[in-house]
Amino acid sequence: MSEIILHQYQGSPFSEKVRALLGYKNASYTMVNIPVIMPKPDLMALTGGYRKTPVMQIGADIYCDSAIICRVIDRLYPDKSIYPQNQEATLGAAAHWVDTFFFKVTVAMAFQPKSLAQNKAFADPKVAKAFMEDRRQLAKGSADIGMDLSIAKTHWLMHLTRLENQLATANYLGGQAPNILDFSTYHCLWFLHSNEALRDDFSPFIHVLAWISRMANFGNGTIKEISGPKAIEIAQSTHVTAQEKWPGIDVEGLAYGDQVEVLPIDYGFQPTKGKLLSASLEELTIARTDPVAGDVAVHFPRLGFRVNKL
Ligand SMILES: N[C@@H](CCC(=O)N[C@@H](CS)C(=O)NCC(=O)O)C(=O)O
Repeated sequence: MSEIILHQYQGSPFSEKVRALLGYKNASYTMVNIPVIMPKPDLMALTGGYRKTPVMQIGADIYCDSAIICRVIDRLYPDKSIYPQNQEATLGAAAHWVDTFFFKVTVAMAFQPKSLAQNKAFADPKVAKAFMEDRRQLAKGSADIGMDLSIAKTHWLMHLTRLENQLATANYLGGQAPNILDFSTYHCLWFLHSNEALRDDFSPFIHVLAWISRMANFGNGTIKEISGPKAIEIAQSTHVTAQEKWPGIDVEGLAYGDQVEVLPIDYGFQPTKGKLLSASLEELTIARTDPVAGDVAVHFPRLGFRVNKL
């Protein structure tokens, strides 16, 4: 089997969700450091349009969105599964709430004036301006990507208090072992806790702080770094493993081989276009031939994505 290649950057919370899971699974993997803002030509050669972070590559199979990435990692490392079967609906709903609504709270908290003033990455006004412009483009056409700080603060306090109460009774949100909700929650809190200007906000939450240490202790796994062009070479020299799979679910009137585009429903509406390879209730896979990367299969979760026939 080809190795896991994680396309990510250090400061990305959703990347930390995946890195922490790879640490929990004691995985050895390869990493490509991608740019924080567009353009990302090497990544685009693989995804065909999807621009968010992280993306996982296994040979010529490309996985977009941390939700499907975590699922695939758990399948590859089934020991200590983070998806207990008897909680599929509960955890699926809760993790999605954290990755969307609570992430929005997190972003508003992270970009508040007291935090920005101390952020070394934004010390250069040119860098700060380029970043803000890039994120404006990412949000273009999106109805509700931002949140007022006053709203974020109350929701932050509410959820941190709930977490504190629950983590007073068990080591993890999952009980004695972490589940997907631990990793989804952790990446949001990691983003804020790693920001010195916001550290004090955690002081009243001693059980949350102990849990953050526990999660951080999993580490990020054993990492080998490669360049974007090297990752493309690996895709070029590997055959796609995804196969045509038609489980007979015909929600959108789609058929195998249709030309389609797949894109997120929340923000970052850059579509990936190609031939529909499979469409289950959980996953969409499209095949595309890239002028640089060659034949690749791009996988998306259903949750949070839409598919349009072209
Ligand atoms: N639903 C996506 C969200 C990913 C996301 O929003 N990632 C942020 C970084 S943590 C992003 O893409 N920012 C813009 C960029 O990196 O270009 C997931 O779970 O992977």
